Amino acid sequence: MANTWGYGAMTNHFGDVTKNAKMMLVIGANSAVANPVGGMKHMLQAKDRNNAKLVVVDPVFTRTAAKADMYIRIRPGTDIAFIYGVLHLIFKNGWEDKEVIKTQTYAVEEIKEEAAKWTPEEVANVTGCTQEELIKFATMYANTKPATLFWSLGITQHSVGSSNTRILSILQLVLGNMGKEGGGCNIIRGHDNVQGATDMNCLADSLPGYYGLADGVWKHFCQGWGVEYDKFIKRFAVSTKEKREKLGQKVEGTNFSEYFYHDEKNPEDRNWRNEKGYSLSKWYQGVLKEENTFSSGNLRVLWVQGTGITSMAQQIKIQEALTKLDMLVVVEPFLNEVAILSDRTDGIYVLPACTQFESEGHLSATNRSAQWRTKVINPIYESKEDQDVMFAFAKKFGFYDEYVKGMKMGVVDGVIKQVKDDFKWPDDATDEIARTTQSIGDNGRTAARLRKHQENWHNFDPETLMGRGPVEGEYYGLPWPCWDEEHPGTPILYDISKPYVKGGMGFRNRFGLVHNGVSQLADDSITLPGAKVKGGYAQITKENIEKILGITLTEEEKAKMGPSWSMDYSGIIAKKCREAGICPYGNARARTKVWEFLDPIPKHREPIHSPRWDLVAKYPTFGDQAKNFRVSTKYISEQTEQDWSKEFPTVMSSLRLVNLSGAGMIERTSKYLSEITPEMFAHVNPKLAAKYGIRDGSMMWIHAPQGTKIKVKCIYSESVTPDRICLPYNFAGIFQGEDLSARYPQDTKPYTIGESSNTVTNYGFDPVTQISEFNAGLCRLEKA
Ligand SMILES: Nc1nc2c(c(=O)[nH]1)N[C@H]1C(S)=C(S)[C@@H](COP(=O)(O)OP(=O)(O)OC[C@H]3O[C@@H](n4cnc5c(=O)[nH]c(N)nc54)[C@H](O)[C@@H]3O)O[C@H]1N2
Ligand SMILES: Nc1nc2c(c(=O)[nH]1)N[C@H]1C(S)=C(S)[C@@H](COP(=O)(O)OP(=O)(O)OC[C@H]3O[C@@H](n4cnc5c(=O)[nH]c(N)nc54)[C@H](O)[C@@H]3O)O[C@H]1N2
Ligand SMILES: [Mo]
Repeated sequence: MANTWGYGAMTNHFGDVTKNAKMMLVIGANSAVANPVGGMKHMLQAKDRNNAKLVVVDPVFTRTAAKADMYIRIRPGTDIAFIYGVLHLIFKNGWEDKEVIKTQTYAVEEIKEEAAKWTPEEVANVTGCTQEELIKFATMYANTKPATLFWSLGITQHSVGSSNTRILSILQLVLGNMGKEGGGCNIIRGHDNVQGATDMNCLADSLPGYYGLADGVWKHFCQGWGVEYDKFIKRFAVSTKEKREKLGQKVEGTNFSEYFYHDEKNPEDRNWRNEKGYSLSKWYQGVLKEENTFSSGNLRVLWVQGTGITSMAQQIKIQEALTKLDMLVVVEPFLNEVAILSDRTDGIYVLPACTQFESEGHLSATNRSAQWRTKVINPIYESKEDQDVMFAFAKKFGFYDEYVKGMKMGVVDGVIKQVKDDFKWPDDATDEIARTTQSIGDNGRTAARLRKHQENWHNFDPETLMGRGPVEGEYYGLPWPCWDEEHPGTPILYDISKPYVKGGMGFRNRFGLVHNGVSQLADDSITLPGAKVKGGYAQITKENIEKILGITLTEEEKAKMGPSWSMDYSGIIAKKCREAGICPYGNARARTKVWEFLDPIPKHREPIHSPRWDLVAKYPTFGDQAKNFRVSTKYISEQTEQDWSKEFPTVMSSLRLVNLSGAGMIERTSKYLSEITPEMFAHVNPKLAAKYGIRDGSMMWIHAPQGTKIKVKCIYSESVTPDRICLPYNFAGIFQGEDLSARYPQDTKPYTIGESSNTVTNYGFDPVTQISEFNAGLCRLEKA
């Protein structure tokens, strides 16, 4: 289990990189440490086998950079400026793929306009790289095909994180590297199954499968779960017992649903189902009134299952919020240090969960391939599998039957209905997911097929993912979209050179047919091989299917068919599209302009706490957000409150360690892994350390703008320049110099404890995702 910090998915896969890439840009990822086997190995193989060039763009000279043909150092938070600099040179020299731009994109002219401003001089001024480096890189990258790029958390963990991800996709689009073997955007995901967790939208702003929050979507899921929509939505009518009593409604018993009320005259009061919830980054604002929350009631219970919490920014606020809660529940194989962070002595429940080795089911890898995982041993001691904890919860609170009903459903003759009295875990859960999350084309990813793939590992080619023998014609793990049970999966997204039956697809038609008078559909020349529909077409709905496919539906088909391709349990839309050789989600233009975002085209904006006060006025951050994910967020008011860099002159970014992961509890309870890094530290350039009289190996304080501090060991390192430091985030158990050892329940203290870097992680969040600005804060060192 994991949370979902990465952003996006790989368009291609690692085998494809090994086999086909000629150029690789690693920007904001340190795969030699974070994914040595899954990721780095393939980059090195591509170097060996294809003579592919590896370029690393990173503020820190990392172990990945040590293997690169070219390393470019930029200041944290300036990737947009850097990529615009590359685009500037691309457009200036006519290196763009004019055909792709003309036939498959929208609003590239606006990107071109913005890029025109980013001359090599300005890029060098803002990012800190040299003009020569920029020109050399742009020339090499634009003229070597296919080129692929990799990013990870160095790109997303910024107040401009979502814009960062967009500008990189735009670069690939403009160069015609999308939908190509050896090209694409390869976003390397973090945890085991973090892709699966994202697909299931373990997030506060969407339902599984990226559907978003809307009544039509709730209806779709209610149908798939076999529950009545009208009854179901009443569960969202949240109010206090008092309010309900005041309305004269009866309150009795301990059944949870008794505490919900439904006020017919006040429907607004219960439309919470379509409101974003709190995000993991900012839940504490739901507890702390002074943090300005817009929810109608304060958060009183925190349920933690599969995330560390000490890995989140603003530890001091989190500590405060933990103290105020009525109850904290931690479902864990280890002792999650959230349980000892505050000094509360009561109201903490630690429920023992078992590990992945004691459970079975499917998960999704970083390239969208599913993997079936077999149980190694049954849960030991009194621990339970995660779903059993949830089942026990549902039973206790009276909604177990509804909770598990989705697993008993099936489609018979085009109609979804309950087909059995009991369910088989985990197969029926996998099949429920396949049935319901049609939006990513999950329909063909059934338990039976995934089990078969596991049994046939030896029959798949690791470089093409193609199967042979019993799995002939299928790609390993049925990477989504896998439109139906006959579909082979999609190893490379947006590949228009393949027919539909081999995983071909254009860009998705998701944002309407026309914008500003311009068609959003692909040009007439963009047709999948063998497709009956020529050129661009809209996403297929019940309304347009006859017209687009040139077919006539029977009355029975019409009666069974759902409203659109992503909400059609009958499978008829998928079947008709298969017959026509087209992809059901449409054939559209990739838009480079997201008109509903604060920045329709990506713009460089200085980090909330910028070391370049001189650039803040020219490249200010966003306006403050009054309400998003139920809370307010400061941007410009925080950025311009003062010149933070005067008092806090040093930039701080995160460092991952091979031997520790996440909040670090798992590895710090291992004697051998702990020994490698026995204490918390930061990498500091000797020149910077000398300024403060801090010796190699001695202790120092790191102070943050919010008034917090941590005491850690100084380790001299030339990997960082004298204007910045980097530090791991995998420790907890010491808080602002105070040792919390006494708070660990007996026998649960890990072998090593230390300060969490997130005590000093600065304030700052992305306006779309609310990811913290882990990688661009400011600090001040002091000899301890
Ligand atoms: N400063 C800074 N902070 C960061 C980052 C950074 O780069 N810098 N990175 C961010 C990122 S990308 C991430 S993903 C997060 C990671 O941080 P966390 O989300 O805290 O990740 P883990 O420490 O892996 O936490 C997983 C928890 O789940 C428990 N667990 C393991 N398996 C199971 C299971 O099967 N069931 C249950 N119920 N529990 C289980 C583990 O014991 C552990 O306590 O940190 C974020 N925080
Ligand atoms: N051993 C180990 N492996 C892990 C993890 C772990 O904790 N330990 N965590 C897992 C998880 S959850 C994740 S999400 C992945 C993360 O995988 P990565 O993102 O590859 O790991 P990071 O070390 O955070 O690498 C981010 C890189 O971005 C750089 N960077 C920082 N700011 C910027 C910037 O503004 N621009 C650019 N271009 N670069 C910048 C940093 O210096 C760093 O080298 O790793 C996974 N793998
Ligand atoms: Mo992550």
